[in-house]
Amino acid sequence: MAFLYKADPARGAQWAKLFAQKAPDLPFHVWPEVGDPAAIRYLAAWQPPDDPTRTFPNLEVVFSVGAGIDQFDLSRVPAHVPVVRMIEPGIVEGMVEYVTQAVLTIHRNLFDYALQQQQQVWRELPPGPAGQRRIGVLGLGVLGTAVLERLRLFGFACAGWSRSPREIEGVDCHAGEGALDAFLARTDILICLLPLTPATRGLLDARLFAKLPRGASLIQTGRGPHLNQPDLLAALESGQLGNAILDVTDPEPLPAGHPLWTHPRVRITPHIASSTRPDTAVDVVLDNLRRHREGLPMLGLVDRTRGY
Ligand code: NDP
Ligand code: OXD
Repeated sequence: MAFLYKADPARGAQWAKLFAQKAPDLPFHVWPEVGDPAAIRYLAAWQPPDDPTRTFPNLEVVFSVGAGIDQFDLSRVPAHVPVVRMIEPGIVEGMVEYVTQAVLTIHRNLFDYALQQQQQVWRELPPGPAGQRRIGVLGLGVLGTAVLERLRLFGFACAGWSRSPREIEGVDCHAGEGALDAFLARTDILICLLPLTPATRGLLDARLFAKLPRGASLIQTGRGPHLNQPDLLAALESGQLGNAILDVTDPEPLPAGHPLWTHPRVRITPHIASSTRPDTAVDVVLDNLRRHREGLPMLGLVDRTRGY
């Protein structure tokens, strides 16, 4: 019985060290070194090999090393093999930090101060109270909820949108397509923390931007294909959107010379908003292995019908 890691090799080396300390009886391999393929019962991957159960005939569980699983071709993982996505404290904390800095950048007018600095202008731009800044998060899952719980502490007016009804203390929760327009109409800073599915692909487009108050800003930390990039550029040009902070693009990396790179109202980071932290993730994976052995539900089990 063995565990195989197939993602970034440097992180794989960290996982291997942690497994050696915490689960010394479970042999651990880092792709492309797989040992005996018949011994592989557990696979943790950013993208599994094309035909995982043919390559590893005794595979029992596939773990995603990321929170999102859109990069998986689920049709290649047979239904009897559960797919488990990453829910672990390190990735949550990283996302809370990233979105908080992005919201404060916008709230405290740092885009405008950057432009003023280029022109050597010393002029105060009062931000107004946090309670009058309306934050809206698309996606009230593990990450969206954690982000809102932190932003609430600053006093921002917080709301969120999900597929099914949710309740989060101090957050005005909206659910379903029918509630989207009202949610957008009250949102000054829109944060995308949705999974990428057929229903959410291309959601951030001109039609959606038109429903936001004029001058609203976007923080995009979901997946690149959620966003229609030409529509974003048009909305920034027209003033319908004020600023955009993009951690994900389509494609990644964003090609050299793309107009988003140099737009004065756009900040880009290279898909680093958050990532799985080996030290905290390995405990969660080992706990899930225990649950699996004991026939208990694993934390982060992907619902194939929903696609996330
Ligand atoms: P969860 O599965 O916990 O939450 C997803 C949320 O989105 C749920 O509230 C769900 O609704 C909602 N949702 C899904 N589909 C729809 C829809 N069609 N309409 C309305 N709401 C919908 O995911 P996480 O919070 O863990 O992660 C969210 C995403 O963040 C990941 O899938 C990934 O794309 C992105 N991510 C980005 C990272 C980065 O570094 N940029 C790092 C990690 C993740 P419901 O509550 O009803 O199920
Ligand atoms: C993830 C990511 O989904 O890093 O975990 O994007």
